[in-house]
Amino acid sequence: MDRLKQLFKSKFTVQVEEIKAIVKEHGTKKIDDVQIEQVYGGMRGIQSMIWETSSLDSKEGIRFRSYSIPELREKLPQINGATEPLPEGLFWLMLTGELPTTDDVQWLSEEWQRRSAIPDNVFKTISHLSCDIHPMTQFSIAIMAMQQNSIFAHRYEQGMSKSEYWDAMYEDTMNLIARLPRVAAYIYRKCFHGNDQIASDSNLDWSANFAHMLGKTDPAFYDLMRLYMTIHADHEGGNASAHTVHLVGSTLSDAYLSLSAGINALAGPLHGLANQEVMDWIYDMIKDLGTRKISKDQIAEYVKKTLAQGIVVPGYGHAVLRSPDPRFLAQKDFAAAHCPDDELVQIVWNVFEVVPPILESLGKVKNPWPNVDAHSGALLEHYGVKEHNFYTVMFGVSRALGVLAQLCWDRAYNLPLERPKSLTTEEIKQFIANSTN
Ligand code: CMX
Repeated sequence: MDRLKQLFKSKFTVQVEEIKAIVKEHGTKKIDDVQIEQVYGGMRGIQSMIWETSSLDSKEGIRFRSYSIPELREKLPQINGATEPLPEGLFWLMLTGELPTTDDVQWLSEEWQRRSAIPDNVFKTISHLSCDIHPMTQFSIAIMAMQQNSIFAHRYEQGMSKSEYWDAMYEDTMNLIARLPRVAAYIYRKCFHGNDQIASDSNLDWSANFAHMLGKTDPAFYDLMRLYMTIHADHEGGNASAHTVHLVGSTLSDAYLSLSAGINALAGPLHGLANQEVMDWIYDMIKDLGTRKISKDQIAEYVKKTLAQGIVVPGYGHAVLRSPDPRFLAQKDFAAAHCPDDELVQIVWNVFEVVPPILESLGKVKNPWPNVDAHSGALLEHYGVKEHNFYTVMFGVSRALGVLAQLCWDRAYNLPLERPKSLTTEEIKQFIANSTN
């Protein structure tokens, strides 16, 4: 058994016993009340699921196993000359709750390299897809095309015992994460670079190798990829992509089926597609004004025009956060260090100054601040990834880390089929009548 699997097993074995004791002693205590407005309002804030890998505070933002993003940038090991944390280290932390050593990160990087070979039929499947199909759809299909290699599905068919689910899920998770950058880069090079594919470089870490296979060689872009893959990896369990993976996984669908479903959720414009929408919106503004030198007054006018059309300002607002997203701030910090004079970065920063007071003045937007998607596109474009409709695929490669680490915990806990109760409006009316009588 490899060192990460062994550590994971030792962690969940203890935790499973703790949970049994918690449920036995406190199982009937109430943790939340549900209001009718929450039932109609997208279930905001209802505390009803377990998610171990990260936790979200509305003011402070995301913490991965209790570490904030600035803390991760300081504490996660850096190898290969990196100046940003490696997602290998974050995955180790999310799966085990322990900070890895430099040696652990090196080992995991090599382990993912070792597992990254992709069956030919997957590339054939992608090759048959027209480039008119959105890259997110192609990415989802490619993950489905890999499903025939699911160890979980195969072992389940052979009659796997419940006590082994975690083991098979771990194997699928490691293989799938190892392969995602290759699949994503293949789609990118096929659609945007005349199918001129670039072979993987086994000396590079997971993120740098992804950058390399996209065709980028700037060491600063390697670091941006390490940061990008780290900060997008997880955002507690209630967000649409994470919750979808968790829900589909609860039917004992394997990691491939579950992740592909989560990628489809991420592809929505209110969720991950917002990074594409942000850049398209900025480019529409540039086109409208006929210049890239845009004043704050011009941005304010354009924002009001957008709102008057009944369109949301992409990259702003959040279902949970109530302050600027630390993932936005980490990217702003990176841009300040590497490319403060970039014209698009300047626009993103000016939008950051202009939009919040306007959204606040509407009196209905609960969070006027930028989210993660408000900044990523300008940075990617700075380093030459100019294809906006590819941005959410990059988000998806990263998001796999958190949702699959949690999927391993789901199966280690042997969580049951997820099945909340729905209500009809007639039943709600009946409830109101009974409670006011
Ligand atoms: N621009 C304009 N209006 C906005 C807005 C924005 N950026 N954010 C929220 N609102 C509006 C809502 O549309 C809603 O209007 P109605 O009452 O007329 O329907 C009202 O303000 C209240 O919404 P809310 O409670 O503040 O926000 P929600 O929790 O319902 O939605 C979110 C959150 C992210 C979908 C929303 O803020 C939004 O649409 N933002 C733009 C899209 C975006 O950036 N999504 C990415 C989120 C991060 C991610 O998942 O990657």
